[in-house]
Amino acid sequence: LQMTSDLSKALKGKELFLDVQPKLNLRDSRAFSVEALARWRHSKLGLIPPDEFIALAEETGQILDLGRQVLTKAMEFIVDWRAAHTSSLSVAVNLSAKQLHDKNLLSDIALIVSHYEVDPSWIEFEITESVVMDNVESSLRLFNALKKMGFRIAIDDFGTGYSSLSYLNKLPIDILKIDRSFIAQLPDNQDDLAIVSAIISMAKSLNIEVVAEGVETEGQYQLLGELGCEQLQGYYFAKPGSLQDYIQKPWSFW
Ligand code: G
Ligand code: G
Ligand code: NA
Ligand code: MN
Repeated sequence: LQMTSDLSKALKGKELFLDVQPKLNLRDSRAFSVEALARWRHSKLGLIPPDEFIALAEETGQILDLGRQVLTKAMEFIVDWRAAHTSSLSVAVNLSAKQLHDKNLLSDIALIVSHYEVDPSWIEFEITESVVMDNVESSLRLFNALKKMGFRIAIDDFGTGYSSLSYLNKLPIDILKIDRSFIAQLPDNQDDLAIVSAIISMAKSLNIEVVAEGVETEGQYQLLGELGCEQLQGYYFAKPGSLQDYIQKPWSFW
């Protein structure tokens, strides 16, 4: 209860902010996108783990307000970034189950994005596979609407949510993000290797981009390249970091 009212205060004040984590393309060794990750620095408790406050916000419904603030801050980032750099960059924003069922979601998104005059094709929405599989009909409707508006759709934590493969074909998906639990034991774990190669070939044959999450080692990076997974995200390349740092940093991957 205390945390709920503290989160309300945070949503009105300045305790919430974003970190971003780049995703790299192996073809040209450039970051082509960053994922926006919500952070809460509580005035007394310090940084609250996102898993905790996202789950709380999801329970209380505060996730709707939080989601609008995350998207707004992501738009501010992309505007600042484009003013400082010549290469293009897109931004990925996470959507939760409750947002999927919010009847104002599409109009809120349209309002925020048009206010910043950001091209919708620079924005990816990430939704976890398990949320999609629990809500196939509403996901299909939402994704179709978002696609019509020009946004891109990524399925997050792929491999953990028991997708029926037939759904993958029906949903207008641009990107699959292989869950980091399948990457963690590479290159040694033969079962994970089989799963990851199968996901990569399936994505390719369906014409869907594929991203490996949680890449932490040189060995994982080498192997994923050999398997033809060109888009990588993880501590090996870049940890989530502050917007200001990433905008200003003369970083070799921009
Ligand atoms: O940032 P990372 O530390 O630890 O994130 C933890 C979890 O919180 C991840 O599953 C991530 O997707 C989720 N998360 C981070 N930011 C947001 C957000 O803005 N919206 C939603 N729905 N989830 C988020
Ligand atoms: O669920 P989602 O994929 O949105 O989660 C993003 C979370 O993954 C963030 O909390 C981020 O800090 C974390 N993360 C990003 N890269 C790595 C990595 O290489 N290893 C681990 N263990 N976590 C990572
Ligand atoms: Na995500
Ligand atoms: Mn993920």
